[in-house]
Amino acid sequence: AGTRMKLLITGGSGFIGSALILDLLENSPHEVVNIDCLTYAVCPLSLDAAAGHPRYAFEAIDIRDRPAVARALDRHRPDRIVHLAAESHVDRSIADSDAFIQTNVVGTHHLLEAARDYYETLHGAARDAFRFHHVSTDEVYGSADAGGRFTEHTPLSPNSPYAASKAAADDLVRVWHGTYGLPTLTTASTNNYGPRQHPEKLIPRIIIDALAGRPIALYGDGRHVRDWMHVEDHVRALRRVTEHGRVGERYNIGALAPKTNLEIATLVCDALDTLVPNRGLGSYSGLITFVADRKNHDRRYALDPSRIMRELDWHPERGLEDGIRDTVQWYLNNARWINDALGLAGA
Ligand code: NAD
Ligand code: TDX
Repeated sequence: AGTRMKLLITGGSGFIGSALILDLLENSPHEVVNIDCLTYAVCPLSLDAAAGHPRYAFEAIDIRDRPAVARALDRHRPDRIVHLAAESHVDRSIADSDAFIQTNVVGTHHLLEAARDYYETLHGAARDAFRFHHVSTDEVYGSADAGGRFTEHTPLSPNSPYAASKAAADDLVRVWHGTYGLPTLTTASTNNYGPRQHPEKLIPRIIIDALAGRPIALYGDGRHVRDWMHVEDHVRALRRVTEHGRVGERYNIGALAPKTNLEIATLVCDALDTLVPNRGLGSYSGLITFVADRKNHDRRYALDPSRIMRELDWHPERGLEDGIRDTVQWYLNNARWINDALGLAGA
């Protein structure tokens, strides 16, 4: 880990990618090249702190453009590819799946093919060192039974267009290792939360709606369970796997902090009640309402992280209550980021 590497990160301008890049620039010797086409999901302010850093470079590249991806690999000659670029929102995928198939499936295929060509040009130590790290999600396994947790051997059984596109990408990566010998690593993590997450996702949406006095809309009965992980814990896991993971392996990154959506909404409202008292109108939790369910909504996600804990000495460190309070505080301090992410004037 002490040796300096060049990491080419796809989707580095998004929620998890920006957290990874800021961490690498601050806490590692590595060089970072970010290739991202800056979709609607990106707030340009997210990487303000990285701009101009001597170990950081950005290129506006769409992974749906295969020649552009190949040229970027030739030009930058990375030691690692860390692939995060994706369309990431389940509700959008249900409304219109096209971009999900194009970016998550076809874009991943382009990247694998470009990586295979690039890998062929490597020799000796550079060839031994090269890795392709694919970043995936717990959603590829589908819904978990009460009490059960998915391991790396659980068959993929996705239930949304988004999850199906990620599962297809996971399979492509596995096959490019098995068939062509590309040295791949795959990680699947549970739901992330933290600073710079797009307002379309549950926790930022609760914060922003509550502050605006709008209803906090929970789908169905609000009893769907997610295993919430602070993005900092995920970023530490990604670094462990990128640097030390075993080639060809899959690692599940679980937080071991399962909560229903109603429990999450209540925790966020408790944090808001303390930080921004609601002028005698009572708790923000009074805004919680139940609305029509998401189609084919997975009831419960849960991963078994024993492998990464045992082999790579990683474990989740951030407590949920504390992490949610910090996240609420971050959104309170970053109104400009929120307006910008929402595309509002005056950003
Ligand atoms: P995000 O939507 O915030 O960021 C995605 C990034 O990818 C954006 O910067 C976007 O501009 C970029 N991108 C999209 N299409 C692109 C294309 N065609 N070419 C180049 N760049 C493109 O998502 P996120 O939450 O940061 O998720 C990052 C990765 O982690 C995704 O692969 C997602 O599936 C996975 N993941 C996310 C979570 C979570 O809870 N957020 C959990 C597990 C896994
Ligand atoms: O307004 C809402 N109301 C609501 O009840 C929203 C936006 C969500 N929900 C529910 C749906 C889910 O049960 O909250 C839960 C979390 O929803 P999302 O934030 O949309 O996340 P999820 O569908 O679980 O997927 C997330 O975790 C896995 C990320 O968006 C994915 O990119 C990641 O792969």
